[in-house]
Amino acid sequence: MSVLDSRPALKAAVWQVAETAGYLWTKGWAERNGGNITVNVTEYVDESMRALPAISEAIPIGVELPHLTACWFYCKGTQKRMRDLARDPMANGSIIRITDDCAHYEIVADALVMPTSELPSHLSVHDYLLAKGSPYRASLHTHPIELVALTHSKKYMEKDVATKLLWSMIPETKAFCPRGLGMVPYMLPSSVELAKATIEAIDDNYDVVMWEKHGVFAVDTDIMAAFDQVDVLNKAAQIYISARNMGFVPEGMTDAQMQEISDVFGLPK
Ligand code: 2HA
Ligand code: ZN
Repeated sequence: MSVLDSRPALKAAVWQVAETAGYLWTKGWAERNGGNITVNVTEYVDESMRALPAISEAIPIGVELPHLTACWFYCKGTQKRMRDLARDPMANGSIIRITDDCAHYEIVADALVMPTSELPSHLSVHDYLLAKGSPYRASLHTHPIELVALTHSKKYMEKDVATKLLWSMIPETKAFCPRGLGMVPYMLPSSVELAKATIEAIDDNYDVVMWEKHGVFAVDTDIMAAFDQVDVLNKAAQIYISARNMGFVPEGMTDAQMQEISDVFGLPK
């Protein structure tokens, strides 16, 4: 028995995470237990699910997140592999609810799988998004090879230098990642400082935030949309690297050509 059995919308959301996790593995972005995914699934939780008993104690989040009262999340499990999650999302992740004090969570389904080590930072981002009235419900952390490689150069860590380079490689990049790539300097994985800096970058209007020498953190309406933004950015980085490997520096689209994309697609900013 699974809580997904009689809840097709919840089941679809969780299986979309599984499909995305499979892509992360095949792309080589999810070595071992690398990366995390959390999705706010509150809208798919019905009365009978709300009445279910918890299968864990109330566990402290470590921070108080006032906008998450009565919210439910699907979370990848700590130490679990994306490639395993792709086959069996409820054995490699779990569904949690935030308790009324908005400082603890309980695991409700299906098995006692402890959520990702990055839970406090993921939940802090969800709290921020809800406070802002954002429609975004999914957050993704992964290790895309070429984007991480770019961050080993101080030049590309400067504000919007990588964004402009990546946008100029192929028109789709600006069209489908119109807010560009925010840059956060190296900080310890799972730290409160990294979570804070990530929220500041999202507040600066980026949907995809680069963690120097580590990976990306992306938010969007659902997990596939978050993945798509990272995928188009990494594709642009691959085109840049391919040109460099052919022995030349790619020209890039001109500023006028990129402005035309913004005008025709009605892009933000
Ligand atoms: O959970 O990628 O940064 C594994 C990670 C942490
Ligand atoms: Zn990581």
